[in-house]
Amino acid sequence: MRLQMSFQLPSQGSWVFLERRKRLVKQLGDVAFVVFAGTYRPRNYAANIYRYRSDSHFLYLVGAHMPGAVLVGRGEQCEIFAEPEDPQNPLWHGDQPGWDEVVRQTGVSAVRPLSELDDALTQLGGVDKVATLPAVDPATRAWQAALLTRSWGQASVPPLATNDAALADAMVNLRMVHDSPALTYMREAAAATRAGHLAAMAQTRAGAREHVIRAALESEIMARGMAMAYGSIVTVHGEILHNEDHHHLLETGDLLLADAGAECEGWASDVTRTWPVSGKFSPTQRAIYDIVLQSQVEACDRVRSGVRYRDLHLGASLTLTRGLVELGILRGTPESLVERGAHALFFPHGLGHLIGLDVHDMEDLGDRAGYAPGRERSEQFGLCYLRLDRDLQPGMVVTIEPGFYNVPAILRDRDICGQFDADGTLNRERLAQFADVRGIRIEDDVLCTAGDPEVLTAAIVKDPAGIEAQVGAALADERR
Ligand SMILES: [Mn+2]
Repeated sequence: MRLQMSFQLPSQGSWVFLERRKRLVKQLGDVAFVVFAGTYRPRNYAANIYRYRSDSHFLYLVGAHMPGAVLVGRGEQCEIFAEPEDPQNPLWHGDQPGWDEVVRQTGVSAVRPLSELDDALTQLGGVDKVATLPAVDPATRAWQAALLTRSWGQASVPPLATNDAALADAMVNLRMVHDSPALTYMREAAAATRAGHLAAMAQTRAGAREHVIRAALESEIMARGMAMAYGSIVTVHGEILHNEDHHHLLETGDLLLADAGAECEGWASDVTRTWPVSGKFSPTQRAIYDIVLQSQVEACDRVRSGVRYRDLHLGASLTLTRGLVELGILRGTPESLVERGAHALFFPHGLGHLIGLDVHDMEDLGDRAGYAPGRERSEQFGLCYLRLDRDLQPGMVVTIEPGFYNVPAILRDRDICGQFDADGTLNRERLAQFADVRGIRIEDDVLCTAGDPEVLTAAIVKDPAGIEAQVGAALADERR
């Protein structure tokens, strides 16, 4: 906690945060809350650090990136405790905004030195009376647990005491329904993401490596002053779901899967597109692409108030399964195949998740955000990976991202495939004809409204003809 790095202030204006904190207090009543910004993390030695970003709960309530800071609030009163500026700091980082500036822009009553935090907590009735959320970064978590005498152990999502749980629930309720500043930034992130994906398609050519395409994508986002919301997946091995390698060579006949999104003022976008390296889908690739696209478009259109997300997932699975039965890859009645989980052989993950300040919004709280009270994860293969099972309401933004993958680890797993091989459900001979489809995913971010859904990332081409026209477009320009 010694070094004070540069920090950034919000550009929205303090009313946004005053409003959000007021809504928080409305839910929490008289309970005091203590929210940690988190400290920066060293890469290899203390002065070489990862880009700092405040923890999302802190960011939501204050809007500032302030390493090591702690927000303490109760009722109308809200203060930030921070490390006083190191006198050496301006030499290396230039003049930073003063604490008076922080007060003005975040609307808190005061910024005070961290050394006064102990006394402030005592005045609030003691550390066991306040509500807090387990910080994400381990160093902050350890300090927080000691300071507030929480015994969270090693669990990434520990069980919460009553007041802590109340704060967690209040944050979930607030952050799940996005206000207009949040949506403004998510739309900006979506626009940058569009530019990135279009550039990546345009630069795609056989003989290039994945990292060249990744660079084309991220360069558009960087050029807009934004960072990535998560580590980009740009790969010809889309069947490896969390593939973070970028060294493979692009070959004619490959599909390239890009899952990448910009982060604007902390707000995420999360988009996947899949396109043929050659600029032309093979008939087998096109057949599967059309099925995934149909299930994706249908699911986007069903993002409506009151709809249970799990039903969207099952509906998308049914459309996929119907398509796979028509192609002869699966045999049986689509409805009963989905009931038995046969679709998960090719679509093992969930249809999507909440998105906001975190790309998987509030997953730091486990399933508290994603699953409505009383709902729990299924144990069935596939359904167990569903991250979201709530009834949709206006203001929620969710991703819709069905896919089809030839995952060797699944197809050789007798526990998963055994029953489907035994009764002939899985037609492996037919499947072998689709070997040039390793992974296809199509993903958009969709805002639930009181009426029709708004696909925030709709401007990113996904129809096959549009994609084929865009792939390699930069090359065509060079030749002209
Ligand atoms: Mn996603």
